[in-house]
Amino acid sequence: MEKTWRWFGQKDQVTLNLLHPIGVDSIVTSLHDVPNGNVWTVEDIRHMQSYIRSYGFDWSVVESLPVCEAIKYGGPERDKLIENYKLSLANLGRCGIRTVCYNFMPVIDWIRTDLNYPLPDGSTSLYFDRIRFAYFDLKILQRSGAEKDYTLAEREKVEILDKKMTDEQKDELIDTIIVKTQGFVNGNIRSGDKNPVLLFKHLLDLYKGINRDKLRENMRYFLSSIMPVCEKYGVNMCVHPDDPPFQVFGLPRIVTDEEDIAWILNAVDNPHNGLTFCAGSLSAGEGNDTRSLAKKFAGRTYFVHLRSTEAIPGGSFIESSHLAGRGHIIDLVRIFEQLHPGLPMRIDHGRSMLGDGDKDYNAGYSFYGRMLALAQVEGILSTVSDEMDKGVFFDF
Ligand code: DNO
Repeated sequence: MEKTWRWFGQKDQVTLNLLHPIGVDSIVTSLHDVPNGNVWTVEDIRHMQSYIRSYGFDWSVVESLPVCEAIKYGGPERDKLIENYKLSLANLGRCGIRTVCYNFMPVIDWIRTDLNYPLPDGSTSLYFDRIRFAYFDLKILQRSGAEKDYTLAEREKVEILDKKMTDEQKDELIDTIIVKTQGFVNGNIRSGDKNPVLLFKHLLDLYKGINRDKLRENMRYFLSSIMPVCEKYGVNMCVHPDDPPFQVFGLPRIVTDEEDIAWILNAVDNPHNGLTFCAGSLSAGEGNDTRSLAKKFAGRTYFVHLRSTEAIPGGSFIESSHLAGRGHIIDLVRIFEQLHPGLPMRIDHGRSMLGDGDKDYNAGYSFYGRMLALAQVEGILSTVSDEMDKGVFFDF
């Protein structure tokens, strides 16, 4: 596998000069300063590419080229936005960048309720707590109809929590769920925005009447429209699974499990319509077995995120060590190296440790924590390569 690293541009405190000695081969990034929906020009792409090259790396994967909400809910401006998207893809192809990660999650990208969940060894991890999430939905957002998404027992726990939550803790929860995890990935809500909860409610309103089937149709429309450009320039689109892979806030989520992924790949059955295999997102789905998913979809996977989670009874989960949990990363490396060798892979998220927490890194994107995970994965890669050299193959 090609060991890539997600780097957030020149504002990222993890600078490119740090990445050679820790084993990074190439870079994953985006044009973070270009507003969503605008065309990525050849000039801007080349500028970023030469900066990365000046440190001896290639820009291997785009993560992400965001899909605007109007494309997802099918607003009147969607055709114009899809035209812009096609121009950006063509320009990327002209510059030789041919792997593009995106997602089709309405309104909100990845969701956690605690960004610094303490572990016994002094490091911290990312956590999704179902009750704290329900608290946000029921008590802060006060979304109409939200009650029916939670059991009576869950609602009772929310009431107990409500008696303890301070205003400061409420603000922290808002910041975690809809600001800190979102601003750097989709730009819907950014740090410093006044009244993020109100903004979030307006965004949810855009999806009134958009059910699962409608969202699927809008995805099919988007993918069918862009495929000719992908074919012409050899660009592979890789959809990122929904994180977590279940319905939230009454919004449909359509990239959650085997059935969903198969639907997407068949709905637009073109080799350029592919998958980002995010082991962390998929492993948080109770019914998902990452190994059988990898085996089934390896051929249409063009980018891999290695990360793992541990399910906690009651619908919560924690991001675990890259060597543990339901991600089964050791087996995933075996499967991908056998079925689709050489894919770009990045360490997705890391624990926060050894002073990472004092830095202003984007949530989940620590330096030391990710470096440790990369070292663990390098060990796995070497072991698997050694097994293959010796003719040891596993039958999954
Ligand atoms: C979170 C990321 C996601 C991912 C996008 C891709 O850490 O894995 O935000 O980048 O969903 O479009």
